[in-house]
Amino acid sequence: MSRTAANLLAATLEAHDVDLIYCVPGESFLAVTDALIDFPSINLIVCRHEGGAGFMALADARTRGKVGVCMVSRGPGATNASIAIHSAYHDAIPCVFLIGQVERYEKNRMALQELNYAKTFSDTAKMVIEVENAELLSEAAARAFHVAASGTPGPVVVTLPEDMLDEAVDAPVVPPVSRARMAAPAQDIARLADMLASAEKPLVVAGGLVQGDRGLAALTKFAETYNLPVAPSHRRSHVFDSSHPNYGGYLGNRAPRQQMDLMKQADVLLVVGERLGPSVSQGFTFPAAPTPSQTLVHVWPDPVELGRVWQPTMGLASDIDIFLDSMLEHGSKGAPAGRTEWIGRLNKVHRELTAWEPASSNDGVVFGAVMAAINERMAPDAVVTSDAGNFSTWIHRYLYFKQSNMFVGYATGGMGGGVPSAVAAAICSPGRQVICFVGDGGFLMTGNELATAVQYEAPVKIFVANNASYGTIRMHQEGRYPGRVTSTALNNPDFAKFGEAFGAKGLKIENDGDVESVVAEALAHDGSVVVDVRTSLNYLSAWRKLDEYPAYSG
Ligand SMILES: Cc1ncc(C[n+]2csc(CCOP(=O)(O)OP(=O)(O)O)c2C)c(N)n1
Repeated sequence: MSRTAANLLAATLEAHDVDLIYCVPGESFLAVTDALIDFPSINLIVCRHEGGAGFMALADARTRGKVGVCMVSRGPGATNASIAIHSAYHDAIPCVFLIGQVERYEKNRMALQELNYAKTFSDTAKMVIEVENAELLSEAAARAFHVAASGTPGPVVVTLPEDMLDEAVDAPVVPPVSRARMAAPAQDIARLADMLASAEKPLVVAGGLVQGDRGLAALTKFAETYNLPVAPSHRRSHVFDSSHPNYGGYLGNRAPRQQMDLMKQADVLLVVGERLGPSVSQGFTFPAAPTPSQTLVHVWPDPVELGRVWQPTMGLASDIDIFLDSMLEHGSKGAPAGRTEWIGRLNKVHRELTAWEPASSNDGVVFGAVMAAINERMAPDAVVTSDAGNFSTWIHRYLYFKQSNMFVGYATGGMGGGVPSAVAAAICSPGRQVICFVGDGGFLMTGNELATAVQYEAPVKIFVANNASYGTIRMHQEGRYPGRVTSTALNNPDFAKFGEAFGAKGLKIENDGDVESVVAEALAHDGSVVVDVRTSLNYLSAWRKLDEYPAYSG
């Protein structure tokens, strides 16, 4: 059957179960947007900036456990989307970026908006597939989905020359490649079970690849069966119930000293579904890189990563579900007598550190009060998204997650992910409560995607921590260049009015007395809401106040 290459691509996407594509249209791939009209099972979500569209694809992938898809225009569209490609690469999120390209005859002639994608994304995409031959387009798309989801998940770029998309092709639709799943050898599973049976102070660090209802339930059962404490890793707050007695503490960036002093006593560190990295490892110190001082067992579905920086005592290249199932099947061989006490000590520190004690300040609302009010009303299956910035420390410290929640945030710490991720979560999981936290800095980077939320009737509750500052950077300035504050003060618009201009409800929290009633009103509202929370600059972080720095003068 002869059809256009664009139609073949649309049919291939359909065969790969793609139902949502986040895009900003471009003239270079008009043929694809046109072809998609005939594929009603695929919805194009039209966004306002390619950075937003990219973050939406990532959040969709995280929320639904499938490959996210983003389609953007050549050159400028692609570079706008690059923040999301970079984040997906660092965060191991499977996604396919379909990017327009100039016509083939003008390539390498500095054509309008031409960009060499292989060079540009050589350090941020798992693979760049430049499709020159229309007959191979379906095969290329199938490869992109396969590579994105296999081994270490990540972003794959597929480039689409404009003239190629209109060509007539006879090639058939290439179906999804069947997933090859990795499993650790039975001897390694048995060896690990032995290690855990004799470990006095083990600690499980659970990361982003522990996912899906089944995987998360298996983690809990594993912790209970083997009597192990579990620490969710940086920005993976929901992977273990914070109220579970085996909760060992949140291993976020710059974890508190009381917690780290204890965690550093661990004799066996079992890292499951996370690559480690600077934030989880507290700047390459826990475990120490490259040679950990304790036994390190690292489980990740790609042998290349096991030993890349940290040398594990044992690396298990395995699909995470298979690993947890194998451990449960093998069964626990018991644990030393002091194990429960060890778990109790970790859990006690966790509970002490995360118990909210109301605080107030003369320069604005302490953001922890907003967390406390949300805890009372957060749906058990709420999706929570966060942008980057010190305001997020309040979430990780005082918002109490369950495995039935979903937290979406990016370990890379690029600003701008919060709002678009919330919009995507609301689009791809209708009916779920979606709460977004963002700083005043980050909100004006991608807050325009509120228009997308309103356009697609995808309600999001956005809490803007408005301290009139790029606060995180201000804190670094206070620490490293005392008394020399520069380039961090922000003169903001009225965010409640800003929200209203988009068709959302606009609310304000200006002092402590507003918190309870405004949070209740925001969460009870049917549609999207922007809450402008006038937060204290002094209480910028849940762990440290600015007035603890000697030169800070308000
Ligand atoms: C895209 C991007 N640009 C710049 C930075 C550097 N940066 C990190 S945090 C931060 C300030 C964030 O300010 P805000 O959103 O107001 O949150 P706050 O730190 O005040 O809580 C900046 C500029 C970054 N991480 N990402």
